Amino acid sequence: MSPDFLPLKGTDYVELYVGNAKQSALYYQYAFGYELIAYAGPETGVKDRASYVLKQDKIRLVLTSPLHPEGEIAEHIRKHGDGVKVLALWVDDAEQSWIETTNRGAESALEPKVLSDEFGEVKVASIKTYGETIHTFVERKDYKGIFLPGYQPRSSTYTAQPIGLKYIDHCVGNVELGEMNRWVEFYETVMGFQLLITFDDEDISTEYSALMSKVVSNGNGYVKFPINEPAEGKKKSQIEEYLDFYRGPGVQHMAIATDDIIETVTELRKRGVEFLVVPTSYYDDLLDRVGKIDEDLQPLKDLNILVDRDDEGYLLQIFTKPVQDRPTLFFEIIQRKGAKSFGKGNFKALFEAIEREQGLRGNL
Ligand code: TYF
Ligand code: FE
Repeated sequence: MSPDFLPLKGTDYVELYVGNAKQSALYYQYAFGYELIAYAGPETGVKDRASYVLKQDKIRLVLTSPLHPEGEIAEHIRKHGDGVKVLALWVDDAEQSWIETTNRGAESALEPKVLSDEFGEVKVASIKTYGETIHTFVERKDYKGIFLPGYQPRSSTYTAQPIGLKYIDHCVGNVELGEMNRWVEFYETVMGFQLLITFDDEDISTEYSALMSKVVSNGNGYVKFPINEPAEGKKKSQIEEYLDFYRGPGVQHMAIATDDIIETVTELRKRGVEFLVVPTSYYDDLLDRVGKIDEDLQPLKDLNILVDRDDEGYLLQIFTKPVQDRPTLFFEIIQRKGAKSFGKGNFKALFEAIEREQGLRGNL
């Protein structure tokens, strides 16, 4: 096998463009238990935006709002609402990553550039992916600052209470009908990813909505990107609803790993985070379907946590409702106990739950 031309050390950060970063930052601190660690804005010499950096274990979220109606960020928010702009990837060589990917056909979003301050240097470069989403390659060398040059340490008077979120397990993109394979090929050809799993409409069509999904992964498996496209169904696909409201392709969900999903979801619910609900009948034959599991059934049922098994083990997962008024971005909480799959056995119950919400919104 030829050596990996794009070695990735993991996800570096995820940046969302949001309407009110100051308030969103408190939502992610309070509800999801992230800690505010850094800030960039007028007080730090950045005149056109405010960015809040939140951290929990290996996860870094950046929330950015524009300070004026002009410009790319305001335009992004006007069109898409709150959503993910940057899926940043941690690399050893940002320039080489940019050269390798643009040589293979990626469109540049930012040419390699050195950011520096008194704490050292970080090299960044970006390429475009689906919709207006971009990948930024981040080369940190031995940067000693809090996040990136230009950001200052910032804490909150509210002390975050972490809920056991560990790392980003996967980030899912929704693309237009007929475009899934093109984006799978993009990740294969341009980024050297491999196709991991295919879900066709047999696997996942429900009475109404249908979708197709393929999962691509980088060489070491640290970065996994499922790509969904709508499929013809009796009624409007959940993916179409997303595309209508996001006004194009974008990140549909981020799955965040925990080591104790019962504890994590108990806390999230206490703090007001809303989750999709499957009928209690889902639990009637759960243990027949998935076999023996370490957890008691009752708390899983009380919290509406889903379980699925594959050849290598099992996984527990649950999905939030969309985290903004547009039915676009949501989060998955996942605990893997050996399973490397994505919960195919839950698709029917999950998609029916999504469709009930879609129906309530009048979008079926
Ligand atoms: O990432 C996945 O593949 C699972 C299942 O609209 C899934 O989380 C797939 C599509 C979707 C919601 C969840
Ligand atoms: Fe997922």
